[in-house]
Amino acid sequence: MTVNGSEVGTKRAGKLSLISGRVLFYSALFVVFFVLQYTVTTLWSSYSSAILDAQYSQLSKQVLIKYDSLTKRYMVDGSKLSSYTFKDNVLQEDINTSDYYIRENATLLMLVRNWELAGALHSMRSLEDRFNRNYHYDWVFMNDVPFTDEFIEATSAMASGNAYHVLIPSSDWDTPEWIDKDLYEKRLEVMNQTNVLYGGSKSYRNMCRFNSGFFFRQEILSNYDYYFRVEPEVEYFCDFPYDPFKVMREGGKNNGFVITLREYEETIPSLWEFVEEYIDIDDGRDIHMDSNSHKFITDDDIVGNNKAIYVSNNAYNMCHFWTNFEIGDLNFFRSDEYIRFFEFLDSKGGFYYERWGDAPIHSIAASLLLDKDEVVHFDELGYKHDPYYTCPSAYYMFLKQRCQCNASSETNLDLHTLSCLRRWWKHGSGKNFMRFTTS
Ligand SMILES: Nc1nc2c(ncn2[C@@H]2O[C@H](COP(=O)(O)OP(=O)(O)OP(=O)(O)O)[C@@H](O)[C@H]2O)c(=O)[nH]1
Ligand SMILES: *[C@@H]1O[C@H](CO)[C@@H](O)[C@H](O)[C@H]1NC(C)=O
Ligand SMILES: *[C@@H]1O[C@H](CO)[C@@H](O)[C@H](O)[C@H]1NC(C)=O
Ligand SMILES: *[C@@H]1O[C@H](CO)[C@@H](O)[C@H](O)[C@H]1NC(C)=O
Ligand SMILES: *[C@@H]1O[C@H](CO)[C@@H](O)[C@H](O)[C@H]1NC(C)=O
Ligand SMILES: [Mg+2]
Repeated sequence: MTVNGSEVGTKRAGKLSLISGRVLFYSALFVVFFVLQYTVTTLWSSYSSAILDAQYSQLSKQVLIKYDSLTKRYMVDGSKLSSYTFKDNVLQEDINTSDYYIRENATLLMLVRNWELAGALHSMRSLEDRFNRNYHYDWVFMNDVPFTDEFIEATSAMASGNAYHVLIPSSDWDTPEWIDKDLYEKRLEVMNQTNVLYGGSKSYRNMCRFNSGFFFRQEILSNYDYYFRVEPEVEYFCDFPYDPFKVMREGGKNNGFVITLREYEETIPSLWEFVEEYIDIDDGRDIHMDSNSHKFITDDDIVGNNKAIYVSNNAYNMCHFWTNFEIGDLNFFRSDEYIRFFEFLDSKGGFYYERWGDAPIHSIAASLLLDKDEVVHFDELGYKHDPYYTCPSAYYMFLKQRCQCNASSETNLDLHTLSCLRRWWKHGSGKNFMRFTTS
């Protein structure tokens, strides 16, 4: 039994070791199988996901290309400039013709000299074709000398609305008596010698002062609430997608612009000092720093990829709205707030001893006296006054408005470092994303 038992035991042990060997073998096989399967599965899945990735990225590239070709065609690398400042659906909106051609209480306005007739007609033709032929707004022409018959005939014929021609009283145009004549002549000579643009011109100075403080006081303008300033030899590149006067009234806007850029500092060396003096005197009466857009004219940080920092000698960054295109509420200019501001600055003599332009005067007034939402950037209106222009860069808009301009050329000022448009997006109304993404 013992032998047997031991035999049995040995046999059993042998059987056992055979079993455990098999178990080991199968387990090993199993493990190998699973490892292999796992490896194969992993390899396969990473292979197939790589294929999928490739497919997806191929697809998204296609989408991107398609998207790009639709939205960014003709655009300069890196600058996505568009689109609506105050209306989200300009291009989708069907025009409701029943109220489309209803006029606002407004006029087109041109200060012009007789010899500029050809340029005046050129500007009129462009604005009539792109906008006014549907509305027939009045045209008001102003001059410091009487208009010639030829000028009156030709502009009246070109206007689709009524044309009025008015003579500016010399008291609103000429250099006031209290300007120190000797000092004036000396300054003129210096500015002419240092090649300041229009530095030696007296008539240019009268024009700038008139456009700053007197145009809106001309009797004929008391018939209107809004004006649209037009200059000779300008061009409107696109059909207007709306009546800008209506945008002004409905949105409670006082001032509208299309181009904003830096002023030549040598024309306004002491202007900002006086503005600061005025801010102190005002002491919060008319100027509300919490709601106006004063940062637009004082902030000089880098904005976007606008790297060229303009260094000025004071806190004014020289940004202004280009007033050769300007749509404004006459009631703002006629207000005590504006007149006080203008008269304070006028009393300093800088329109003559320096060469203050109406653009920085209007723009500083708008940035200080108005709420930032009372100024509007008309993003959709292509416009040229040499040497710069603006052209809508959203491709659909470009097509739908039948624009004739090149949005991606260097002369499109919006792409230029001289432009203050990004600064306006940051500190003014509209383009909210700029305000939220830049500190
Ligand atoms: N009646 C009259 N109009 C003037 C006089 N000087 C300028 N203007 C007008 O005032 C506006 C601005 O003058 P511009 O000569 O165009 O000045 P600018 O736009 O700064 O400069 P450029 O257009 O580049 O010459 C234009 O509408 C001119 O026709 C003037 O002495 N008399
Ligand atoms: C079009 O405008 C008129 C006048 O404002 C209005 O009565 C009408 O309902 C408008 N029609 C449509 C389709 O919006
Ligand atoms: C300005 O200077 C030039 C010479 O540099 C001279 O020909 C011109 O008459 C001057 N113009 C004025 C308005 O003084
Ligand atoms: C247009 O505006 C002027 C100035 O505010 C006002 O006197 C006139 O009554 C207005 N005309 C109309 C038709 O509303
Ligand atoms: C627009 O200007 C850009 C840059 O100068 C130029 O490359 C492009 O060909 C122009 N496009 C057209 C349609 O003229
Ligand atoms: Mg001009």
